[in-house]
Amino acid sequence: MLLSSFRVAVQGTKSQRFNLVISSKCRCDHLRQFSSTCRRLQAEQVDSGLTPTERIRNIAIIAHVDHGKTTLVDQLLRQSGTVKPLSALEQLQYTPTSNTGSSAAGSTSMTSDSQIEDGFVTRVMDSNDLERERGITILSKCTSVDYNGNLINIVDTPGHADFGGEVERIMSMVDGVALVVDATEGPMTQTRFVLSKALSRGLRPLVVMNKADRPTSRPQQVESDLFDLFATLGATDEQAEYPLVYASAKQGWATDVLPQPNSEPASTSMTPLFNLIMSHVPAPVHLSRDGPFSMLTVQIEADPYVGILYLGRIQSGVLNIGDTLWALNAAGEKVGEGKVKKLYGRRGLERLEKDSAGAGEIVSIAGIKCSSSGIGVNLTLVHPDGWGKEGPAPLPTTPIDPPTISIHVHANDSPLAGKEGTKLTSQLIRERIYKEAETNVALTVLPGPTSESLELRGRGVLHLGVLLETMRREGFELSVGPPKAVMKPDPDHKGSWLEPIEECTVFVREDYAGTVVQKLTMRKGEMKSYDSGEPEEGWVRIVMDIPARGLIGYMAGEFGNDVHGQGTINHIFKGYEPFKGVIDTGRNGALISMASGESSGYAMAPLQARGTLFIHPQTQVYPGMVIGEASKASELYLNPCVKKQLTNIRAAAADEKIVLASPRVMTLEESLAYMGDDELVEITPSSIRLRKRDLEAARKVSSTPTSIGFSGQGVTPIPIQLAEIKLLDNAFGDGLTSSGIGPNANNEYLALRPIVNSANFSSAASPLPVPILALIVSSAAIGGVLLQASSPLIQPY
Ligand SMILES: Nc1nc2c(ncn2[C@@H]2O[C@H](COP(=O)(O)OP(=O)(O)OP(=O)(O)O)[C@@H](O)[C@H]2O)c(=O)[nH]1
Ligand SMILES: [Mg+2]
Repeated sequence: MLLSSFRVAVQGTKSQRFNLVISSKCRCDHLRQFSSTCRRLQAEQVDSGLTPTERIRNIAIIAHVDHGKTTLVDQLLRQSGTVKPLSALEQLQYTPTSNTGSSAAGSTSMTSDSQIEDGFVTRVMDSNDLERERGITILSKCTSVDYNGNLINIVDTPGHADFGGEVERIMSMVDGVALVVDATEGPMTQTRFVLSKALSRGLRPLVVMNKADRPTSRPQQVESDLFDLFATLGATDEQAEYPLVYASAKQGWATDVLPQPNSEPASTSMTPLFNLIMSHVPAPVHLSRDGPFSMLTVQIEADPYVGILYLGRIQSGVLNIGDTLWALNAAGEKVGEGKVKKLYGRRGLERLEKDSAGAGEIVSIAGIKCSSSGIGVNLTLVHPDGWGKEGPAPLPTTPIDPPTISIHVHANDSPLAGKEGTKLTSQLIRERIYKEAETNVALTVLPGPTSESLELRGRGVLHLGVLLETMRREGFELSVGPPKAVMKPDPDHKGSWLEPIEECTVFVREDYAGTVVQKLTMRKGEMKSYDSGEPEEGWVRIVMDIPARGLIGYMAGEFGNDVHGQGTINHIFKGYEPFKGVIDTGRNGALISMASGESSGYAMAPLQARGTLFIHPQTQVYPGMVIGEASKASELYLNPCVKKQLTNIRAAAADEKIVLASPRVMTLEESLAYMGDDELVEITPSSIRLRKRDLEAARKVSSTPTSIGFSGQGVTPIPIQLAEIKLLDNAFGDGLTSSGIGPNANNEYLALRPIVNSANFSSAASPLPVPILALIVSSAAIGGVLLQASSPLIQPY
């Protein structure tokens, strides 16, 4: 089962951070500051050697996105004394992260989430640059705390469904899971997904009903929903008898007593949760330390000093520094070998160097060299001796749900290629992507339609977008095609196709529910349920089945606008069903640049009447670059670069101030979701541009006379093709002077130029007769010709 989710801001939540940017220098400064803070926070490092198995607990924290997993881990680190508070001076020196999005332009802003609380850095496990900027966990991370002489290894997992592959894999190295559920929202789509994975692995979850401090929490209802969920997912009797604590990760308490409204919680610390972990999660005593060593690699990490580190839980035996290990792939073939150079456990946020480790411990191992095809996760590391005649066998690996979204990637070939990035060639892109596929298990890489391109398949637009964003920060330039659902041929009906269907759950204020249902129905969605009063009065929960391709464009942006930021939308992969037919997303035509150069406010001001612009003034454009969305279905080629001509002729009217609305600047994921079939997104370290796939066609258009309607002196703009315009005889009467170039009284046209030999045109110096009907854009070089006349003179056919 595969699912995906997307979050939209619900007043002041961290999701708002998606659209913001920060300069790369600022990011680096922050990172440096953050890692030095982490170093200061480290617990005293002790080489403890072998940890007795009965003192070990390995637990993963799993939940739906935003339900508070990382905040919960913060509290466990603090209250176990593993992480110490910052001193007053350190707090002053701490550089907070600006929360940014992936867009190339925009403003920088802080969210309301403070990054230091009570002297502690919040969400310390979200240490990766993108994670702190976006406020979400992307990579699972392991930490360890010492609790009364016991070692609790805790794995914080991502809640966003696009990174569900991470969670599935991580569960293979833990003996228990803490299922975190928001006490207001209750179980959500990803709760169901992660819980189903945990149950199918035979794990016995404990439940943390988090955010119980919120006045909107409804613990009894959520408890009953949870019980139903366990039953629906086929939990065994043992699994269904799960222990539950109510908690506030934010305030740092957990209790098994149902909190009463407006009263103090029954506990002021996380001790009940610590005790529950110790009593409920089994120690890995079933793993024997007597046999030969074996371990399944779950994550790899590159260290500049010791090379590749393989992380996993030791399945059997004991490992010592200097031991020789083999690496086996899933088929049992030997793909690597090496002597253990370094062996690390974890303590808080730091690695703890060890001489030896035994079954049940979670460790990172350095020193194994694999053939280039062998590096990766899901390898079995074994000590070659002691396996009997058959030799060492690979450990079973977890099959990961298949990807459902695919995109094509190739080197950037736009006219601006190579100006902003340093890694430009197909070869470099290919190497980087194949390297990523070694660790990013949910990512599949296939050859693309041309020898230069690759097809990437992933779990959602965010999953693929994070990889592209990371690459762009590393200096890559890329061209990316539109995301498509991965279709399968229908085995029962030759020539027909099956497509991925998602079950989509929407929480939204009642007032906006109609719009959402209408939009989803337009995208071939089918209503499954509609419940009022969920999760609270005035809200509704809507469940619909919808093709994955229908959701791609809707989730990134349009949904947020439709619900005015007050709603969430999640989806979970349901299965493959027969193709539902063509979906009309209702996107309007593109406004396309026909010129090359720098956009100017002067040229852009009148173009605003044509639709919504995506660019700021002083943006480099080229013929074929999409600079906006038209207000009608048809595409328009425009020239956003014309500069105001300076003239020594005094204008009759003073120039008016140019007023430009803020452009719609899209993040990387929004651009991917928005783009049309004949478009590409051009990604460079400093820009994200939308362009036409076929630039040649755009160049041809730019040299062919076309026209656009023109707003002038109170006339509503009318798009007119040049071929449709008939110039009447004797069109231009007295009072019109010869051709000239210059603005009209409203600064609204680009140029004046005769287009018919016999015709005379007005220059800026002359008072312009009204109304102006059309701006004829005749060539990229000049930018435009104004047909200036009153209505009898120019008539559309
Ligand atoms: N009121 C309240 N807010 C909380 C609590 N726990 C977490 N939060 C807030 O919920 C938001 C999400 O918290 P995170 O810890 O990042 O959630 P997460 O589950 O790790 O999110 P992902 O890793 O992105 O899935 C943050 O703004 C937290 O401050 C809580 O107990 N009470
Ligand atoms: Mg998190």
